[in-house]
Amino acid sequence: MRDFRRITLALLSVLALGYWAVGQDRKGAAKDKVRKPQMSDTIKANMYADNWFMLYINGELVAVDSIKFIPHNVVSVDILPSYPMTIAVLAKDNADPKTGMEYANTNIGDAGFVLKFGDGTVTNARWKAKRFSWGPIDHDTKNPRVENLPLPDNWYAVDFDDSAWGFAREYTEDQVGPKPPFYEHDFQGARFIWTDDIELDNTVIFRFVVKSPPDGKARPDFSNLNNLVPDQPPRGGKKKPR
Ligand SMILES: [Ca+2]
Ligand SMILES: [Ca+2]
Repeated sequence: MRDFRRITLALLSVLALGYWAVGQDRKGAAKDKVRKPQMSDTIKANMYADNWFMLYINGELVAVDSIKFIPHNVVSVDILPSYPMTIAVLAKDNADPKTGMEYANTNIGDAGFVLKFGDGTVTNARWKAKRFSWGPIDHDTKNPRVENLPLPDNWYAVDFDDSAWGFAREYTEDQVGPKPPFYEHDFQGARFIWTDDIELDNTVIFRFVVKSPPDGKARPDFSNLNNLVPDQPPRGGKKKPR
């Protein structure tokens, strides 16, 4: 009788262990499945440009500066990050295309760009940079000349080859002189960047790849959201058309 009890107890233990293991397996499977992203999965992207920019992430247009000249504004948007994250920025100083000068051709005028994402991504001299329009050449404002290079196709694409490009140069807050909205947003740790000449280089492109979240936080991969099969058909989907 005692043996029978022992065997029953052992059997029950094995069964309980098995049940627990299957439960753990299910939990794991549920974790692997991509869930619906929520606002808490997004991060804030703050950008400030003297004078204008457009921002692509992983080949998709994400933000356009809503004011092309003055006042100098901060653009702050929510983004859903996925890594590796290829950031590409087209930035322009407000230069006359014929003279390269600002403020109705009265001033050579300077530029600048700074970015910070909520995952800790910041602009600095590790970003790639190349100029595509510059002038007035030799600071000659009496006979102003401008040189232009055509923007390469797919400059914003993930697989665009920027290996031959140089790096951005960092500029201080004093050099750029950002206007008040800059101080009302989080740019801590970010550096103002531009190409080698912050006065004459008027159209530039920056590129940078964020390989993994700088803050080290583990995040679900939402990069393939369009290919998600919903758990259930959308509500009302089974209704017959009237
Ligand atoms: Ca400017
Ligand atoms: Ca300029």
